Amino acid sequence: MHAAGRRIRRGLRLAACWLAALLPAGPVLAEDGHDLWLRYVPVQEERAADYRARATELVVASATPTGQATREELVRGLRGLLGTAPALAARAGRDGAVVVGTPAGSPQLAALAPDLAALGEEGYLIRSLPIGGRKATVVAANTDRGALYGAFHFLRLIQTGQPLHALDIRQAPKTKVRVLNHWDNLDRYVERGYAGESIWDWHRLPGWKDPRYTGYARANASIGINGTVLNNVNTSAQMLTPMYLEKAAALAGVFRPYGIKVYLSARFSAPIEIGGLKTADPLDPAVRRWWKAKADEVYRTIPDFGGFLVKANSEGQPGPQDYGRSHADGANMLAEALAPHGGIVMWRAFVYSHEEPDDRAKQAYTEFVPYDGTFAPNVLVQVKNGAIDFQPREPFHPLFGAMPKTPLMMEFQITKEYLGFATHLAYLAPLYEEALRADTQVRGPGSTVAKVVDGSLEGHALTGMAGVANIGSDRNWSGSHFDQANWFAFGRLAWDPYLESEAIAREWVKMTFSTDPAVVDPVVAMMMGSREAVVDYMTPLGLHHLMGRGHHYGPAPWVSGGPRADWTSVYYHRADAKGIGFDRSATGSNAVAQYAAPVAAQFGDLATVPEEFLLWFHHVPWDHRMASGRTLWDELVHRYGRGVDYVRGMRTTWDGLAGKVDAERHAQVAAFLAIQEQEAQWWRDASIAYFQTFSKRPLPAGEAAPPHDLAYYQSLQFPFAPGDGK
Ligand code: GCV
Repeated sequence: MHAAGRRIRRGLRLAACWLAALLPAGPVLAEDGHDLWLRYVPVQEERAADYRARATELVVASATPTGQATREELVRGLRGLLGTAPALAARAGRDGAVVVGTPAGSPQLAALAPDLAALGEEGYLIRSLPIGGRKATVVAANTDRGALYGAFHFLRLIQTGQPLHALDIRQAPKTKVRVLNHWDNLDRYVERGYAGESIWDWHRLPGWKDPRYTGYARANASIGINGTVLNNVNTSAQMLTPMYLEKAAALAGVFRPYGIKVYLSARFSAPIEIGGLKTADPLDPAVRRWWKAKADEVYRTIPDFGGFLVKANSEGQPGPQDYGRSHADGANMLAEALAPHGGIVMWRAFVYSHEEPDDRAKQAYTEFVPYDGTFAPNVLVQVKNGAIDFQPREPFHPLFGAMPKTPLMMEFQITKEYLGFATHLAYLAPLYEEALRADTQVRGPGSTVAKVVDGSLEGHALTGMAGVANIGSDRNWSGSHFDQANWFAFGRLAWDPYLESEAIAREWVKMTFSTDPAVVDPVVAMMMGSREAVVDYMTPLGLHHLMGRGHHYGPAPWVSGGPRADWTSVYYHRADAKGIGFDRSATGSNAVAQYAAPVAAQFGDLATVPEEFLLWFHHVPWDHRMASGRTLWDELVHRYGRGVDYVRGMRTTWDGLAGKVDAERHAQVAAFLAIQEQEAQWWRDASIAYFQTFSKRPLPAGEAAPPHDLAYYQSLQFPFAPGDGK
């Protein structure tokens, strides 16, 4: 090489060094979040060489579509993570083989005689086991589906920087039905959806199967979700017509290799609307025949159809009570039609009557407990985590533990209808964890909601968990990067309701952003307090249901009047000159009596009720002395401000991560946090301005007065806020 060439080379090297010194360390590629937690970017760990040595060869001993999907995922994942794809082989032959499959499909696995007896249809084991004297990793299961879950777990180990040399993992899901509930309408509008339109392009289905459907299936399978209810619980009967069943069948075909079954919301009055009958009375023989024929037709179209989800006699939806029949009559009619095909009914307990003047928090219990033991064996009663409606904080639903003869399924909301839509950063796993760990005490201490849900408390085999999806057509699926964590956490907790929210957050951050502890630690810390911050700036100390009417956007504690009292804010906070809060103790609605005696005693007594539920259960004087030594009024003001401060803190933390997180995602999160701070401040100011009209007390020293008067906050209108029910 002559001198000029050498000079140019040296110059380029120098420029590269300069650039490297100027550019921040860590991932700097533009990313839009579309890859979710399945990013498969090159491993930064010092372990990379070891990982490569332990994934030289890949054996997926299955030719089924599920086996094919497993192979593709492992190739994609390992290539991305390790920079080189493993050699594909029919049997392990070299050092560092990864062997995935079932003993039935692989003589090599059969020869190892892995103990799979307790792992069921979906469990798997991952073990470091030599094959023919060479080091290997075995991912074995009883079914291809189990092997697929094991493959995702194996990839997760690498994504999160775990050692691979001495693996001995055994996993089986603790609940059976792990489903997303899409509140998606057939016109692609998503009720309470903040991530664009529905991802189901109904108009072009079944002809056009958007590649996104495969991405959706991969993401769900990676966290163990095994079912999806495609349409809104407020559904049109059209969903059950042949045209739409064909469309659903096309989706089922995409999801099948990933172990995901399709379920549909069924409109109770469908026999009238699309069946030409005069009634939908569940005891009418013609109606029963119609549903049987419909179930037969559904199974002809979708042979592995999962079953029906039903919202009946709730918020104006039709149901068996329209004919003087019970929820059990309705559910059992559908169960009978599905049973020959192995289908199930998920019958929702989210009911509150139009006529009933009783405390809304009591109504589901009142309507369902008398029917305990009368539901068919293939019915799950689906219960929201709390008795009102997915508020930032609710005590656990009193139905958990109160229907021992009926399998109860948990319903969580992943979409954040009441926690700042997709804009606010609120990690929901602590909310889910709190509900699952709540102790119903129905069979003594330790009778947790998780044990009700996983069936272990009463010995139920049919178990499940549903999450109201936050997925839409937005490029990042969930409307914001951090809302992906809530989808992820839901899946992980449905698989194992005993997981810890912090451990889930740690996994997710490593898979989604970076394994660098300088990113992981602050981001996890930020996430862990984020839901509590929302509670603080929206509904502290047990307050609830104070949001804007209809669209549920922003603070509106002044909402009153309208078609029904229990759709207003004043119904719930009951603020007056004396104090604030809903008296649900024995002196009030006595909703506490729906809990087991020790819980009822704890919640029912002002001296023992946890402060986070204080105003849920009690009407409390403004000068009531709190644990902090402050009066209730001062504490309320303090909590509102604390929530806003937390958001400010998140902004500072996030700003400090510039350069450690790719610029595109960093910028969007930063912008959303800025909006969140403004909205948190708005919640605080509007709430204080309103409640001060009752407390008539000054703000504690150091607390800033709201910048506007109450009339200003009350004048704000948001006719086009997204997600409203329609
Ligand atoms: C699908 C709340 C929501 C409604 C939702 C309902 C339900 O009331 O605001 O949009 O309807 O819950 O869970 O059925």
